[in-house]
Amino acid sequence: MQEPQTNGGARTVRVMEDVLGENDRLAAEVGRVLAHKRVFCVNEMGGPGVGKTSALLGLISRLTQLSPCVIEGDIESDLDTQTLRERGVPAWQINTFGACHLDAPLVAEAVAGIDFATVRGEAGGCVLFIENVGNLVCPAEFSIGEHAKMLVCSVTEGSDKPYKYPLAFEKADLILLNKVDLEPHLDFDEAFFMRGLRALNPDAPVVRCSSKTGEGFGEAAAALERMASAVFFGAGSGPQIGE
Ligand SMILES: Nc1nc2c(ncn2[C@@H]2O[C@H](COP(=O)(O)OP(=O)(O)O)[C@@H](O)[C@H]2O)c(=O)[nH]1
Ligand SMILES: [Mg+2]
Repeated sequence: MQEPQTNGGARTVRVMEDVLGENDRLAAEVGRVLAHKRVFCVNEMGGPGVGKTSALLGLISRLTQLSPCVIEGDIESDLDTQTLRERGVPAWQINTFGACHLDAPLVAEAVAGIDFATVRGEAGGCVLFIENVGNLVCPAEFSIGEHAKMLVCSVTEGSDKPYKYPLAFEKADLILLNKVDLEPHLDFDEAFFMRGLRALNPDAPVVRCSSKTGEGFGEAAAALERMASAVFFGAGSGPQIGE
C-alpha cells in the first residue's frame, strides 16, 4: 500500500490558508469601500428553499431608513433577480456556474459596477443584500465584504441543523427562523433548536418569521437598520442615516 504523502498534504493546507487570507483581505476592502459610500452590506445565507428571496421581499418592504438593493448569487439562472426587479427592487445577478458559494473577488467585481448614488437618491444610506448561493456550509467560510451575516433557516429543515452545520450558526449576526406558519403541521422542536444555536452563538437576535403572514420582518428590518447605524457611526463620525 502507498504511504500517505504528508508533504503534499501540508502544501495543500498552506494554499487554502493563502486563498482564504487573500479572500478576507479583499472582503475587508470591499466592506470599507461600501461603508464609505454609506452602503450597509448583508450576506444572506441559508440552504436552498428556506425562503431567502421571500425574506428579502418581506424585509425590504419594512425598511424605514435605508434604500434597498440586492445582488443575487446563484449557480445558474437569474430567476430571483427577475422576481426582485418585477417588485421594483434594484437587483443584479452573479452566476457562479458550479461554485457553491460567492467569494470576495466575485462580489468586488459586481459592486464596482453599481452606482449606489442612484439607489439611495440624494441622501440617506442604503442596504445591499447579497443572497448567497443556497448552501448551509461553504458560504459561512468566505467573507464577501459584508458588515453583517444574516442566516435564514426554516422550520421545514428540522431542528437539528445547528448541531450538524455549526459554522453558519456560529458566525451569524442575525438569524431568521422562517416558515413558522407551517409549524402546526411539523415536528420542529424549537427548544432543541435554540439550545444548539445558543451553545454556538449566545447573542445574535433570532426572529421567528413567516413570508406568508409577514410575522417577524418588521422586527428583523429594525435590527438591521440598528446594525447599519453602528457601521455608519462606528468611527464616531459621518452623517446620519436618512440625512
Ligand atoms: N409556508 C411558507 N412558505 C414559504 C415561506 N417563505 C418562503 N416560502 C416558500 O418556499 C419556497 C422557496 O422560497 P424562496 O424564497 O424562493 O427560497 P430561497 O431558495 O431560499 O430563496 C417558495 O415556494 C416560497 O413561497 C414561509 O414563510 N412560509
Ligand atoms: Mg432565492
